[in-house]
Amino acid sequence: MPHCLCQITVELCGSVTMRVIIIFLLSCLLPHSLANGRDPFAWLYNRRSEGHFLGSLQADTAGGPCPDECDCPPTYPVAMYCDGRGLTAMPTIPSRIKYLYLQNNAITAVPDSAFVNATNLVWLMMHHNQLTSEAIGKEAFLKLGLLQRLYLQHNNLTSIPPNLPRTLTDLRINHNNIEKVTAVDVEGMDNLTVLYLHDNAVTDMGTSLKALKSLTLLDISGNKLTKVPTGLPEHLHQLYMESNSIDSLPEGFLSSFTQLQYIRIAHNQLTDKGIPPNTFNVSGLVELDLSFNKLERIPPVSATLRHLYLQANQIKEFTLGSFCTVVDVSNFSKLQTLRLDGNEISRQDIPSESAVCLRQASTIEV
Ligand SMILES: *[C@@H]1O[C@H](CO)[C@@H](O)[C@H](O)[C@H]1NC(C)=O
Ligand SMILES: *[C@@H]1O[C@H](CO)[C@@H](O)[C@H](O)[C@H]1NC(C)=O
Ligand SMILES: *[C@@H]1O[C@H](CO)[C@@H](O)[C@H](O)[C@H]1NC(C)=O
Ligand SMILES: *[C@@H]1O[C@H](CO)[C@@H](O)[C@H](O)[C@H]1NC(C)=O
Ligand SMILES: CC(=O)N[C@H]1CO[C@H](CO)[C@@H](O)[C@@H]1O
Repeated sequence: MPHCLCQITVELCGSVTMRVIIIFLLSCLLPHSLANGRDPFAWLYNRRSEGHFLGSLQADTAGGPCPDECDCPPTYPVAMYCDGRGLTAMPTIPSRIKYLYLQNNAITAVPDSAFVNATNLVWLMMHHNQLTSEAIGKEAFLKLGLLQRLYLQHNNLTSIPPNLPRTLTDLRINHNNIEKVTAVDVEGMDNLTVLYLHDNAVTDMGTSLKALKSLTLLDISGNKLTKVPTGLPEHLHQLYMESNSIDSLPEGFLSSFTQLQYIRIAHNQLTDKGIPPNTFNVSGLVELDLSFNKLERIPPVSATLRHLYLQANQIKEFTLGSFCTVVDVSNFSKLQTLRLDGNEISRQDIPSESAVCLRQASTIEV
């Protein structure tokens, strides 16, 4: 999955060598990541081909002023690299900078004045720092009228910072200590497509995300949700909710989405009773992960589903009707992967007619 790779690689960015590998991965997998049609890593390719990659970035400030503690590559003067340098406070940011890398430091505060001159920022990477919500100025982000990517994951935040730019397309704030998400936090973010909120302490989100009309990927796994948030944005392609305490799904849950392809609800408390009939019999779904729950039956799924994960439940019976209600030349399940291991059935429980219905399955694990 491209987005996973991206996340992993960005977090490894601390090491320069890693960064080079990442760039090649990023550049082939994520062509859209080249903001404004320019590649913010362009200077690295050049340096590398010149054969003195580990040269002295520090000294050359031909591109304009640069704080001592950061690197501003002269061949790409709109980027500033201050990552992994043990910083505890924000550096001064020259106004030309569009791409700012501050990750892997120990920065504790973002005062209101931090970005006053940095109004051209497009990417702001602040993941893996020591930020607390109390130490972020109410107006700190207010002037960043061009910001698209904001990475705040792995900090000590207890809420989404106020007054974030409405221009954001990608907001990552996973691995913090956020308990509540309100509509005001994300109000007007009409272009937000990716929101990572996983591994926080969210118990309730109300209908806070409803207005995010461009959101395609939402990760709220690893929180403290006991039910599916109501009013999730209807254009989601990927919805990840694993490792919460959800025991039931609302009626017609999936019919409100028009483009949902991947849904993961593994490691929750789902029971048969909590799943209304035909919940998963919706076309368009590609992958459904219901592993590590408390299901005793295989829920009926659409014949177009490709991957179904049901391992580690309490399923006692192999019901072929969950996959095919009619079987003939043109009516069969498109399922390729079916995992049923860690349940209360064995291979003998799978009827031989299954071969016709599940003719495309290359992996059936029991
Ligand atoms: C912003 O720019 C002004 C004028 O160049 C300068 O005096 C001030 O120190 C800058 N502030 C920050 C936080 O960079
Ligand atoms: C942030 O959280 C970590 C781990 O919980 C803790 O060790 C650290 O002291 C916290 N830092 C601040 C500034 O609160
Ligand atoms: C969303 O993107 C469009 C097209 O790039 C732009 O015109 C619009 O102003 C953006 N909306 C916000 C809230 O930034
Ligand atoms: C799914 O719904 C369709 C009608 O929309 C129906 O024909 C089919 O039998 C259902 N599949 C299962 C497995 O219940
Ligand atoms: C239940 C089902 O999908 N039935 C289909 C079987 O295939 C014929 C065409 O061959 C369709 O018309 C049915 O809808």
